Parts: sequence; structure tokens; C-alpha cells
Amino acid sequence: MDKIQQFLNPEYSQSFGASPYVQQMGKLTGLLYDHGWDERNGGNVSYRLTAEEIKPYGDVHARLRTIPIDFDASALAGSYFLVTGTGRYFKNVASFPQRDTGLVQINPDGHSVDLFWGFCDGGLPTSEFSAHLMTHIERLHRDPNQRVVMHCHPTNLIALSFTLPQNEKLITRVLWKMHPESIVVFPEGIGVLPYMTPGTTAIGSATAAKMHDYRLVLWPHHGIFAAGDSMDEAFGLIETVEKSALIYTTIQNQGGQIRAEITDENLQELADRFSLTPKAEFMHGETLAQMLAK
Ligand code: 2HA
Ligand code: ZN
Repeated sequence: MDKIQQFLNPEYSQSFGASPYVQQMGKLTGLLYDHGWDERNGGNVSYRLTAEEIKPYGDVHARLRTIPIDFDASALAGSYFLVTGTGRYFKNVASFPQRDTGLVQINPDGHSVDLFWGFCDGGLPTSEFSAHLMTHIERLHRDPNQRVVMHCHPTNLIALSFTLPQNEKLITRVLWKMHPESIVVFPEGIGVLPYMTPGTTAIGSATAAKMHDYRLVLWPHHGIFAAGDSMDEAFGLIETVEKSALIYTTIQNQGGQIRAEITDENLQELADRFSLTPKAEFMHGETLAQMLAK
């Protein structure tokens, strides 16, 4: 079908800007901003879409330009991503989606993407696009429904990366013991990288390697990466982790002395009640009082 036929065919007449995908992107980036987790141009989100899903929209079928990427994403060849733009402010995305987000498709050779919608002022995908795409590749091996990668700067979680040892077992157990929801929402725990320079393929591949075992990866002193099968799932993972980190901060503000806690037995009861298989080696260890005394 040529472009004029496409334009005249009512089946292809909807505008992608009005699609639920763009609407959700605007809503969630706004919520991330409202929570204070994406100051200025902080944060980035990518949302994998299929050819079937974008087909009904009339304004996404002409290639606008080709954008190089600095690693081999051929494992995602043909996939579409609605992605936030580099330097764009999350507080603005809902009002200017066609400027601050773009719909791209990964080219067969994996070294470039074609832009089909958005970035209308010449914009480019997020500086963390390699970390996003590598994470999508890794998570798709674990979960064929993998859809969303979300990065943001949750304040209490970042603070905790300065005051706790950067140890996956210890950080996971502290977060699990802050609130019963935590182990239910992320029974596999949270991956922790060393501090690394953002926007590099090195942090991208290190993040993706952690995504083999986790859906949440802490970037110490910087923020978090979350992967999920929907916007709600990725956002929900981050919300739950940050709520636990807020309780940790509040405990410190109340003097930090632990007099009672969610025990390892309590964690096991939660696992049994919700039929979870938490990471076994994280289920037993020091008490919260011992962990926080260091
Ligand atoms: O997009 O958050 O990590 C800005 C960032 C980089
Ligand atoms: Zn960041």
C-alpha cells in the first residue's frame, strides 16, 4: 500500500500520538517527575512494541531518518521501541510527546535504528539507549513478554548506596526487611553494580549481565534500572524498592536503633503464603540490627 492509500484508508488513519502507548509514556514519565525521581533531564524509558501494534497508526510508516547506535543490537532486529529522548525533561513529555519521545525500529545489521515517529526537532534516543537495548535482549531470554525498561533517580535508594556496603545480599535483605511487600514484588532480590560512568556501553553490558538474574539493578550513587512486561510492572518495581529505601531513611531519622524486625522466618512465611521462590542464599543471614550496625 502506498502512502496516499494508507492515508485514505480509515484503518490506518489513527495518529500514533493518540495511541495508548504514547499516552502511557506521558503519564508514567509525569509520575516519575512528580515523585522527584527524574529532576531536569534525569531518567529514561523504552517500551518495546510489535509491528502488529503499530500497524493501525497512519503516521508511523514512513522512515524519517536513520540513527546509528554504538553496539550490535541485531538480536532485536525488526523490533520497535518508543523511547524517551536524550536531554529531554520528563515534566514535559506528556505535553510534547512528538518532540520528547521517538518510535524507532532496529535495523537488521543491529548498528542503527530507523525513526518512524517523534523526535520532531532533530532529537535522539536517550544516552542510556545501549543499556536499555542490552537489557531488553537479556530479559527477553528470561521472559518473552518483556516490554519496558525504566531508569530513574530515586532519592532514598541512591542515599542508601552511600551508607550501606555495595553488597547484593545485604542490600536485598535490608530492603526485604523494611516492608513485607518487598520480597513479594522482587523475590529474586536486587542486583548491584559498582559505580560506573553513565551513558557508556560498559555500564550497558554490566547492567544487562545483572539482568540475567534480576529485574532491578542498582547503579550506586546514581539510580536504578528496572525491567518489566508492562509500564505498570517496571514502575511498580521501582516504587516498591524506593518505598523500602524511604523506610530505611526514616529508621535512621528516628535514631537508627532496631528493636524489632521482620525476621528470616517471617520472610519464609511470606514466600510460602505467596508461593514465591526467592533467591535462596538471600533468605538467611544477619539480623537487621546486625546489618545496620556496620
Ligand atoms: O537521561 O538519567 O543516566 C539522563 C540520565 C542518565
Ligand atoms: Zn540517570
